[in-house]
Amino acid sequence: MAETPRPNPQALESVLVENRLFPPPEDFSRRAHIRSMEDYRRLWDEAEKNPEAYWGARAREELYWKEPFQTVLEWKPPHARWFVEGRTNLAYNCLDRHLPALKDKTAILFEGEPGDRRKVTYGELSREVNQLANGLRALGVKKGDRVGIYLPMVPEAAVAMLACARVGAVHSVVFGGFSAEALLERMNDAGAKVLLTADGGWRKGAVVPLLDNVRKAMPQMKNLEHVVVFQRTTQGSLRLEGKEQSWSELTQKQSDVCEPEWVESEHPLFILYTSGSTGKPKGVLHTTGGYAVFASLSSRWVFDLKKEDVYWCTADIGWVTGHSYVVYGPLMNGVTSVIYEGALTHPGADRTWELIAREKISILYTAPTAIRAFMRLGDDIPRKHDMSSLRLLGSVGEPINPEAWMWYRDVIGGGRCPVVDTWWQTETGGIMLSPLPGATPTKPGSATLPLPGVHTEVLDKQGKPVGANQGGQLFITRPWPSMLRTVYGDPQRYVNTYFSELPGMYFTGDGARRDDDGYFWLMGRVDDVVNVAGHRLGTAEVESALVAHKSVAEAAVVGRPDDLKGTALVAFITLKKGVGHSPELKKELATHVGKEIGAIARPDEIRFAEGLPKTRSGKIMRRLLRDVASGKQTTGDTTTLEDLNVLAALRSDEE
Ligand code: 6R9
Repeated sequence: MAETPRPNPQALESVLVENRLFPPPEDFSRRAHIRSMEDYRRLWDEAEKNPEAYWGARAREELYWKEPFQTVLEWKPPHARWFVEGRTNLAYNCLDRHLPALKDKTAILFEGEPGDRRKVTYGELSREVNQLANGLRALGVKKGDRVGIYLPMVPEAAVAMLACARVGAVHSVVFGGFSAEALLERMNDAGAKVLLTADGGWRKGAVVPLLDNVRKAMPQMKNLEHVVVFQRTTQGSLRLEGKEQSWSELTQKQSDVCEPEWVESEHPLFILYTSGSTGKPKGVLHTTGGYAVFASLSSRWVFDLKKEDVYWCTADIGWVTGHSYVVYGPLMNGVTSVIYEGALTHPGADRTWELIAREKISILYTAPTAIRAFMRLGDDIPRKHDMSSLRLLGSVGEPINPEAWMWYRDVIGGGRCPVVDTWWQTETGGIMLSPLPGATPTKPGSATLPLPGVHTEVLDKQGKPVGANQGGQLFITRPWPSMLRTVYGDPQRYVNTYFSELPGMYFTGDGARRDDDGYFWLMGRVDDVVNVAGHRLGTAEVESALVAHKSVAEAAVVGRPDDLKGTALVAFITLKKGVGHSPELKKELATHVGKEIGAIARPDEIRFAEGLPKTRSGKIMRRLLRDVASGKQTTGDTTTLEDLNVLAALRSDEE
């Protein structure tokens, strides 16, 4: 363990002075899939020299192909097709491929928030998936149809995704924390004809009323034919109405054998909505073969998965991390994946550590915001538990500050577990930048280096690489198998959002720099996307929710750095004529946003203003508002401000 801090009094940001280096522990490396930087470089060079040979070989190793492919990549920028002629099925690759060998092995280790537990073996999971898949077919679901999934974190969430994949239906998972309105928008955009949901789910001791939300939105769901309801939180028989039917009744009468739909490699697998810089969320579309190859490979390399691992990724399946690293990646690798339903600190601060100790969890993958929350609760809570089963720790979703990284490593990992800080996005489908734990020396706060076959660069606006330690924008310069294929229903938006900054290169929307060793340090979004407690939100989405309120004339939402959440949301609001400021109205507006989008989007602070600072062309000066929100002195040029009084008013509101 090398620790050589280099003091740098000029740097204000702690990441800029971060210079500690932690080589992988020797005994970890000895047993790892990738054991040294030489191995890493060899793979990287191989991929660099002949990408098609490299990816073709990986694709043949990772997946069972019913029909082989001949063409590895067809790249007509910005459109890629991978493993073109191949046919496969992802549910088959997650389940049947492991049978009968793993039939009694736990595939999903489930723990409900109230404390109920269930182990679902690969054999059982396969039968449940087949029954639901047959049930979907009985409801008329065919290859290519869209199916909505709005479920709590229960094994049935994975069953639902896999059943869709089995019949070639395209799933669209909507996070259970989203409101009726957000669900409606996503269901209609995808044109989903079936919705798989539950009566509710447990979170912080209360029931999340999923079915109530569905019922609110249902009359306006344009393509909806059936709602299948899993019973999680109520006892006795559920009163179902209209298009609703019971999950257990539907599945019980189905055979547990179901011939998979052998789909083309480029057949759509799922749509997942994510926030962008405009008000409307984007339906990121992923297809089957390339996504599967990369999810499988990256899971094994980054988490060094071994068959005896008990692996816990705490993400909800409503996010991409839940897709790739709770369900598909771990199951393709035949490991035990833990699904925990509720809040990590419910009913007490020990919940997470108690679960790790009891189930002998070996790999933990969570978000910086959770790590910071644990850190605040104090070291003595995790230290009370025997967490010697842990061998690897992962982080995802937002930049991790070096303090949180060190705490994670020392207090949770006992100083012996490598920490992998993984950078990626809904659009990338899988991890792009991350240490490989047996090979890459880590630095607290850095996502280190790209996976072999991934080409990332920090470029300036003209597309030139910036020098070491210079800030720029992060691009992915070559196609990769799990890249998004389009924005569902809006192909032009795919081109405009991701490929119009620099032709042929994927624009991530993140700022970054590389240090002298070529390590990548992520600096946050450069667009109007904010990351609140690891949840990605568009400021425009929150603004459009706010202006939908009868009292609001104009709204501007910006992020402000927050110790716990990474970023907190601050909304600047001008009210309609005759509407008075009041604390009650602030509360009402926050509740309104919760209703329009979901609790994660509620502004942390609302400020009323007489007007918003705008340029002469009428653009809201967000940079200025960000400075005001964070209490920083404004350093930028404000001479174009339409009305400097507006700024003065915002400032005085602060006092
Ligand atoms: C997987 C996921 C993507 C955005 C991304 C970036 C931020 C994710 C990060 C990270 C720094 C990391 N982000 N991982 N920033 N370090 N290790 O989170 O997908 O919800 O689409 O968010 O999250 O800003 O652009 P998604």
